[in-house]
Amino acid sequence: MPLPVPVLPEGVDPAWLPVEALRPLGVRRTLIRGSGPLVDTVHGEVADACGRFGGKVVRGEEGAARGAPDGARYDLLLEVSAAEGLGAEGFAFGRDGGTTTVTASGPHGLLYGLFHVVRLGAAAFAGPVAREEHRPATALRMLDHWDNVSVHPVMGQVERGYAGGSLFWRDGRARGEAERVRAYGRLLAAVGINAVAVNNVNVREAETRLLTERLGEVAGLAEALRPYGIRTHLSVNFAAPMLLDGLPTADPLDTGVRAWWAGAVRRVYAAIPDFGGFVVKADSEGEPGPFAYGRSHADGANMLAAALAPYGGTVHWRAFVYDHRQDWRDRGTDRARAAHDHFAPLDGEFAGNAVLQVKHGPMDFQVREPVSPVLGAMPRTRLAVEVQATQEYTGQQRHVCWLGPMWSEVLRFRTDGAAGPSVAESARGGIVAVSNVGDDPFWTGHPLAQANLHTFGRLAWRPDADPCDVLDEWIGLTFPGAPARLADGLRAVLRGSWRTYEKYTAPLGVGFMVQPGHHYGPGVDGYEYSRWGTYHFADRDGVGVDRSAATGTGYAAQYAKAWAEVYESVDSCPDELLLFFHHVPYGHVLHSGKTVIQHIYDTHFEGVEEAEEARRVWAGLGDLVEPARHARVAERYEEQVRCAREWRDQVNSYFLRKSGVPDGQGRLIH
Ligand code: BDP
Repeated sequence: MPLPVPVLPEGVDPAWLPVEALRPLGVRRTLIRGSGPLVDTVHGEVADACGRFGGKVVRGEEGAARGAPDGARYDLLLEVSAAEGLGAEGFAFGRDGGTTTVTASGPHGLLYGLFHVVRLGAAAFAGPVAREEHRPATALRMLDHWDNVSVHPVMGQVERGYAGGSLFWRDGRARGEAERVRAYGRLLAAVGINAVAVNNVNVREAETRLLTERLGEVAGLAEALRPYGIRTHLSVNFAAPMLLDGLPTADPLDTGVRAWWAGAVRRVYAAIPDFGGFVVKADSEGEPGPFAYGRSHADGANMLAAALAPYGGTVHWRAFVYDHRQDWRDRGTDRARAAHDHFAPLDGEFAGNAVLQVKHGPMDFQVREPVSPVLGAMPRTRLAVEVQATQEYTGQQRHVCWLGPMWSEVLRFRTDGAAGPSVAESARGGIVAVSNVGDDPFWTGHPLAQANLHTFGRLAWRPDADPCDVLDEWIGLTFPGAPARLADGLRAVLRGSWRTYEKYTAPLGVGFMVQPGHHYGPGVDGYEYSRWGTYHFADRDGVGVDRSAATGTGYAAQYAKAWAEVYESVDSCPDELLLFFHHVPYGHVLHSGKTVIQHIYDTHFEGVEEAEEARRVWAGLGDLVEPARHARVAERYEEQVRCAREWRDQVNSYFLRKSGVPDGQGRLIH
């Protein structure tokens, strides 16, 4: 019996997953071979898409005859064949003799194969296509929701969430809207995502209880996500045994603590047999962790890994560990160094089912950071790379900032220099994004931020894909049949939007300069005299952080030789990262030929002009975009342009006053 295809609440954008798109293609006869719940899902999808105009779906067990009894051909053949060596999630696609065929070794692959057909649309049913094999680059493609169960007085329902409330929780309890969660699972599966962590990494009182007495609420979410091959993960508090059951310690080597976790995990798997595992933020920004007991992070992670191992679960241990109480008068410690300092010496000590989850840059999701040196320093550890789709520091979904090019650069970066593995190849533990989705009718708070979610999923599947091709794919699926003017307009406003954002915000990799707390809008000195370790060191002579080994914090030496040399020297350091690695005088001449100060002035003027131009382009698309979507984006552009001007004016005035160097083009008045 095919499962029903999820029904979206009224007004919710179906986003880019119109399996219904198969309907107008006239797929009249489909054969599905295989069994199990995911094959039922595929069956339900196809039956719903094709059934309403009289198309017929025939279901057979694996190995059943391929030919139709009446001798007529099938338009579409979707089959599981264990004999194929395509891995759990891979599939083969081809077209021959008028039949489009998807063959998978397992049901997950069949689901992804179906969505492949849907993405191709009419092209999947035209001409012969020689067999192609598709497999995900990594087995774990995950979204971490920073969703709070109870509304946090400062962070709200979703920490750093800019898409309304949580899809999962409202006012302290599960929303219980299974159909919507199921629809979300469908949306994620359509872009290849297969794991979701359903609560915030900062695990507070109510969230801690999800592990025990509130487990049923998590099981409800897992049930709704399961039909689309999504495994559910939970963020847990390292001190849970103390908080929940009054144990005197959370020491990872204490037998009582280990027994407590083993019992907790046993109960989780009794309720959720395909549970994915835990996400842990420990010894970070006030969260408890193994340091309190003089234990290493490998001790902490391995304790949880041991509890999860009998059930096939994984612990995702975050490498975001740093001292957030630095004294600004004695800024000897460099926050950028922290993850490498803490974790690189532990390479080889983590259990096989422990994944070290590393933010893509050494600081915190800034618009421009170098790739974290941890990603090249731990070959004997399963690493996952974490990016941030929610755009905390990149416009909070009020600004258009398509992050595809940034993520692509990170995933392709070769940590050893030209040879050696790419970050994507090193990230054997998976590719993870902090989710940008909430209960907003558009899923993401900015309708064009859907492109980030789509791009994340597709790059996690295939990290070497050209992000611009992925963007085009999203455009084609989200605006089916878009006339050239619309597609061109969307490309124009999205493709360069990350660089535009970079131009009007913190320059040359220096980072931060945001308003403290909420992190939106300019605050050039916002964090300069606080304890968070995020400084730009601007004075009357120059700006930037000396992270060289020769005279600075030594961070540059955390890279493999090839990169350490590039970053160590002012001459070879790439312009866009110059102020991340070096403190230079304002008159320093960049490779571009401009001085640093003139670069700052010019890019800030250009960035605003580009934002204004994007707003103009979008305004001109009003006749081609559905009104609600057009209006929402237009409204966000008003804010983007206002905020970009504010950034320009504050950053330029600040540097004009600090440096006393006039703008070469005479636009700024001292
Ligand atoms: C920072 C966020 C904070 C998160 C933290 C993390 O500001 O809300 O808790 O990252 O990743 O970017 O744990």
